[in-house]
Amino acid sequence: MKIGITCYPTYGGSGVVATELGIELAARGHQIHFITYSQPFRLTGREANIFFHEVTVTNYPLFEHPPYDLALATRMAEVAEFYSLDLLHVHYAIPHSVSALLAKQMLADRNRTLPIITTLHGTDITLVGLDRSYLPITRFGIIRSDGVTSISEYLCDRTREAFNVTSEIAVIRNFVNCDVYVRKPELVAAMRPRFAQPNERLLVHLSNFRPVKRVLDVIEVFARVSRALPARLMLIGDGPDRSLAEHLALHHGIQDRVHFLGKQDNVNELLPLADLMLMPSEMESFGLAALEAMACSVPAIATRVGGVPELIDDQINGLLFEVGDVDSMADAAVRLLLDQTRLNELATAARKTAQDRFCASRIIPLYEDYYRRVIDRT
Ligand code: GMT
Repeated sequence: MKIGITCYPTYGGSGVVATELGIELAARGHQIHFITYSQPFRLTGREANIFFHEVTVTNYPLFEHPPYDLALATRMAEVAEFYSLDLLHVHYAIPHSVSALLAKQMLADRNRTLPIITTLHGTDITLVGLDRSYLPITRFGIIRSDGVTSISEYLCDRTREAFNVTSEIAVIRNFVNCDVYVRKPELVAAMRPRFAQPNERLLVHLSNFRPVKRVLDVIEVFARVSRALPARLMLIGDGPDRSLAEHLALHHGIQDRVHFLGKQDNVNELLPLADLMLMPSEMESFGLAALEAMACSVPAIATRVGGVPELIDDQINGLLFEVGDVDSMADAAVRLLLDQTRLNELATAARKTAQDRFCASRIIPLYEDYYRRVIDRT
């Protein structure tokens, strides 16, 4: 198939899923066209079967807000026509589904069909889409798409209830490439000394440092852990709450024990170095960061929110807590980090969950089947 993909290329889990999906589909012989404002950050630009089409927004003194959505729609229509795309798959409803609908109409005027699929990721439904100014257009984008998928059962239910959507929403969960995200002992032995001494435990957090991720809770939990045992924390990612997190680390006097790594390309090499992940989010429609850690045999201490319980079975492959309960999270982390047998049990179960239920090799065929169904009925 020839598939167009649009996403936010530089920021957030939806862009990661879209990019990894494109890479996996290309490896299975499909021709993939990314239509985005910059090259998705997990692409090298050297992958076979992958093409990148930049969306440039022409500015004009009259435009206080340059119309990105229209530039995107135009580019979508151009690429779809030039390369005879079989379908366009957009990630994150706003504004991508609406731009895709415009592109579809532009092509219909030229007697060409362009099926469009929208994948809902989270804040497009739970936060931004619920804003009164965006709700009607988000609903319109969803109900007029030829196919809609959601990354968890939770998000599917939320969408139905918040947007009064009765049409089909296929649940296709987030995935991870279990060959890429895997603990390789030689690599861990070589890289871990950069971040922790042999007698120290290493904790990790990975996010875009938005308030919804509660990075300050990560610091609070780690401050308590490091009072109880020798430990260090790796923070991967960047975003609005980074300075607050740095300030809080200084306040607790643990700044020398915290590695602020910023955005990193080699997340698959960094995650396996850790013993434990912290994901204390206010909301996660799925929790891709935890899945990536679990595939690397790193269990997560996380919050019982949104779609997280669809990934983490409390006490089996990770531990779940209420949002903001940093004391309980810290107590549990300390107990676990002092009990290697229990930690190994959770780590093994975490890896098994990733392999058995969320491996790319299981999930990508679900997308392929869904694409065929949508193409056949459009
Ligand atoms: O929260 C993020 O990391 C960004 C956000 C996005 O839409 O880009 O992530 C959402 O999509 C991810 C990939 O499908 C999910 O794993 C995250 O749980 C979800 N985030 C939220 O729901 C807050």
